[in-house]
This record gives sequence, structure tokens and C-alpha cells, in this order.
Amino acid sequence: MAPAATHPGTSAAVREPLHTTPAAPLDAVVVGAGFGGLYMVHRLREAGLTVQGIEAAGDVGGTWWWNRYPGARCDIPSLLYSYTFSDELQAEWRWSEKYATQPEILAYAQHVADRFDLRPHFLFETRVTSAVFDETAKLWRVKTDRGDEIAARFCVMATGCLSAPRDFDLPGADTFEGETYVTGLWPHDPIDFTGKRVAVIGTGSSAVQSTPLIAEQADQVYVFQRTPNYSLPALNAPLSDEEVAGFRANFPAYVELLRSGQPPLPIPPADYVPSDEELNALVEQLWNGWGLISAVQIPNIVRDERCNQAAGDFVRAKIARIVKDPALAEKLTPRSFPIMTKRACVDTGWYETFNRDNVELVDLRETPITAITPTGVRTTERDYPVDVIVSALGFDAMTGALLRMDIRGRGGLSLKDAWAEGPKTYLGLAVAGFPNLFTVTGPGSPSVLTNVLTAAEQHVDWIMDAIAHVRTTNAATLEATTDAQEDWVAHVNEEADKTLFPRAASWYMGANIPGKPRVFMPYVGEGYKLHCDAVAAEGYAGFALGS
Ligand code: N01
Repeated sequence: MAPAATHPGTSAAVREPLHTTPAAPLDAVVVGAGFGGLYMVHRLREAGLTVQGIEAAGDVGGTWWWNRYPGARCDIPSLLYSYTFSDELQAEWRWSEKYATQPEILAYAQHVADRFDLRPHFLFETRVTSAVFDETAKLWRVKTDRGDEIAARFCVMATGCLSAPRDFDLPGADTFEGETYVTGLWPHDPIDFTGKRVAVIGTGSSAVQSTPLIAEQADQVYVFQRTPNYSLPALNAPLSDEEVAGFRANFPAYVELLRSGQPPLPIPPADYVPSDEELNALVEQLWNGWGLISAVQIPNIVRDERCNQAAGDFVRAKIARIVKDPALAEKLTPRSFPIMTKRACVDTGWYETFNRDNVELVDLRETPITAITPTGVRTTERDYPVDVIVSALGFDAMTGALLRMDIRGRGGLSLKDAWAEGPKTYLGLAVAGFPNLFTVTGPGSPSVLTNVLTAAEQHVDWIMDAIAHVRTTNAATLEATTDAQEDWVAHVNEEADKTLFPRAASWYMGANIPGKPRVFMPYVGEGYKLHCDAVAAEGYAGFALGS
């Protein structure tokens, strides 16, 4: 049997279960101590409200607490992957690299928790099992796997978009007798691959980041690829004092743009049609080191065939130049979906890794996996005996963390049933039938298509205003109306249909999880913050206040 090596855990906390009674409810429960949950708890505390945070991990950090695989880094620049709510925090934290490593990002989350004294307001190593709306008391009743029973007026799900890792669930996986590691649940102690034969299954960002480092240690690495991905070079480097000073000088203007709902980076207008020369120059920048940011500078890259094709062709040509064996280069070349319709990877040495003698690509389009065996991976062609399997199969994205809890609103309606055909929200912030429940970066909001950290800040600020509105109007509840939700879902779909996104079998579409409804989950339209602000300014249009 494979060892239970996938759950790092820390020693179980010994504590008495927490019980709050409906007679003395808390103001809020916040689920999750990632960047959204930390800021939510901070804002609630600052407003003088009582709050209990709950987190399954052993400490703060969310995805950065769990994803400790070698090479894990952010894929947008660290300077932007930072909170904007505190000038002091911004001024005192110094990122060391253009793209920070997982340990540094985790240290940042820990620093935030210390600086704003947030840890005492969380229960760690505690998983929410159910959250049920009590219609009589107009309270959320939240239960955990540690026996806690908490009553609170508001329930905020800050559970993250990529926080429910897919199990290593290929046929025969539990028969494997070697070591198995899931990238999204990586152990805390470093894994030594020296002298080992390793199978990496999957070629998304997690595999793209980890494989080059695993290959430096291991004897042999087999990479099992179902669909080749587009990857852009990180060109990672230490951040100079000049770069940091430049960012700090510009920080107030950057924050001003964010707060005013404008894109914080210059994005070409939707009606801009570049000449061939301009397009070629923009496409060249994909290899100049700004990765995903360079990609979104290409006008309408996810809307216009010509612009998309130019960018895709450029990356395909680069792969052909980097990978020495032309047949292998072709296998690594993405052709089946438009660039950026799955999140592109940002790598350090991904394509170069395939020039190594100890790395072999197994193309699953030619020879699919038939089983995991006690000794390795079996395809239709042959057995690959290995000592270690690294499962990089991704996440049940955007809805997985929410649906793994039993969330029930009015009339006992379960979120699972309400979302049986795909997630339905109003603004990605609220769900009809679930009063006083908010989702931070929920489906139906831009979340994963933008800087998810500043997206979480925007949501938390909006939720705080909404909670204040309920309190100042002496209402009991705020609830999205079904009509407003249906209109919003239709608008989200309409915007997605104007793009090339639906052409890819991506996790944005739920396509990576067997049986999951295929719906484009994030909001890809423009002016999202302005829309949220207008809803609030119009007295929470599309919401009903309950007494
Ligand atoms: O997961 P993925 P990920 N047999 O879903 C393959 C963020 N992230 O963890 O494409 C064989 O992208 C699947 O193949 P296919 C980032 O937003 C960020 O790598 O479905 N293979 C694919 O190759 C990212 O987009 C960073 O055909 C199977 C892979 O598994 C998101 O998280 C780092 C299979 C899954 O790739 C997810 O990335 C890491 C099967 N049965 C992650 N089923 C940063 O840089 C699936 N696959 C910040």
C-alpha cells in the first residue's frame, strides 16, 4: 500500500469544542485563513464585531500552506501579489524575488497574521463540516470536525478557488507500493528524490514548476502528459532596491486605480486592433519576462482569433527552438486549444528539462494510462516501474471547497442541489436562498482571471459595507434575489461566450473533474468592481433585506 504521505498535518491541537448558543451568537464566522479570510477577520475585528475564523490547515496561508512542492511560486510578480489595504504593511515587507517562492509567500501571510494579531481569532486544524441557516433565529449554525457548534449572524466563505486538490484517483492508485505525493498536499519535510525513479502525472502549473527541480535530483523522471500546455518563461531574478523603490513610489497611484475600479495595469481597449507590426512586437514580449502580464497586454488575446493565433504561434515556435528533438518538441506543443483559455504556466526551465537524458515524456494521447500498479504506471504500451509518483492532477476548482461542506440555506436547500447544474451566484458574492452568506472570490466573479489577492480584498471590503448596511438598517438578513441571480448568471455566460474560453477543456469550465457540470465559472466581463459598487450605491439592488 502507498504510505499515507499526502497529508502533512501537524500534531492535533488539544482543545475543548467551542459552543456558542443562538442566544448569544457571534457576529460572523469566517471559513479559511488564506489571504481572503485573514483580511476578512481583520476588517471585522477592526469594526468591533465578534468573529470566529476556522481553518483546516495548521496555520494561516491557505493554498501556500498546502502547496509545498519544489518550485512552487506565484505566477504574477510578488510586488503585485501583496495586500494593498495597509501602507505600513506594504512599506515594511520586502520581497526578495520577482516571483516569490512558496516559503516566502507563506512567511508573508504569517507576518500579516502577527502584525494584525489575527491568529487568536482562528481555530486551526479544524474543518467545517456543515453550515445551516436557522430560519427562526436567522443565524448560521456552523459545525466542525472537532465538535464545535457556532452560531453567527453572518457566514463568510473565504475558502479559496484552488484549495480542494483532486485526489490521486487513477485506477489502481491505492495499490502502488512506492511513495505517492499530491502536489496540493505536499509534506512539510523536503522529499529527497536522489537515486529515485519518479513519475510526474499531469502537465499543469504544478507539474511545470516542480518537474525541473525533481529532475535535478532524481535518476529518472517520466512525465505523463495528456494535453500539452502553453508555458511562458518566468525569467525570475532577485528584486533590486531600485525596482522595489520604484514600485513603492508608484504605490499610491496603483491603489487609487484599484479603488476606482480601473485596471491597475494598462490593458488595451476592447476595440483596439493592432497592426501586424504592433502585434508581432507585443507577442515578442511574451519571452521578455512578464509572463501572464505580457500575455494580457496582447489586445483581445482571449477574444480575437488573429491576436490569439499570433501569440500561440510564437510560443509554439519557441518550443521548437528550445527542445532539441523535433519529435519530442512536437509532442510538447499545444495545438488543441487557444492560448490563455487554460491558465498559461510560468516556468523556470520546463521545456529545457526535456533535453535532459534522465527525463522522458510519455504522451498519453498515443498511449493512455490503463492502471497504476504496485510497481508503477502502466500504459497501453508498457509498464513504467517507479519508486515515487507525483500526482499533479489539479483541483476541484472554484466550487470544490464549498461543496465539500454541507451548506444549507432556506428550507434546508443544499448548495450542492442549488448548484447541481453549475454554480449560480449574484456577483460571485452571494447566493439566492442563502441569506447572510457571502463567498470571497466566488464563482461568477473575476477571481482567478485577475490578481486573486486584490480580488479578495475588493470582495472583503464590499462584504464589510454590506454587513454595515444590514446593521444600520436594523434588518436581520440580506439575500440575493433569484431574479438578480439569474440575470447575473446569464450575463456571466454571455460574457464567456464572447470569448475563446469555452473552447478549452479547462478547470475554469469544470472540465478536469469527472462528472462536474461544464460551465465557465469566472466572470470575464469588464468593469466588475464598478458594477459591485453600483449595486451597493443603489441600496443593494438585487438583494432583499429581511426583518
Ligand atoms: O492543475 P491543472 P495544477 N490522466 O488542472 C492532467 C494554479 N497554480 O495543479 O490538461 C492524466 O492545471 C491534466 O491534463 P488535461 C494555477 O491557476 C498556480 O497544475 O486535463 N493526466 C493536466 O495536465 C493553475 O492553473 C501556480 O488533459 C490527467 C494536469 O493533470 C491551477 O492552480 C502553481 C488526468 C492538471 O493540471 C491548477 O494547476 C500551481 C488523467 N486522468 C498551480 N486528469 C502558480 O504558479 C488530469 N490530468 C501560482
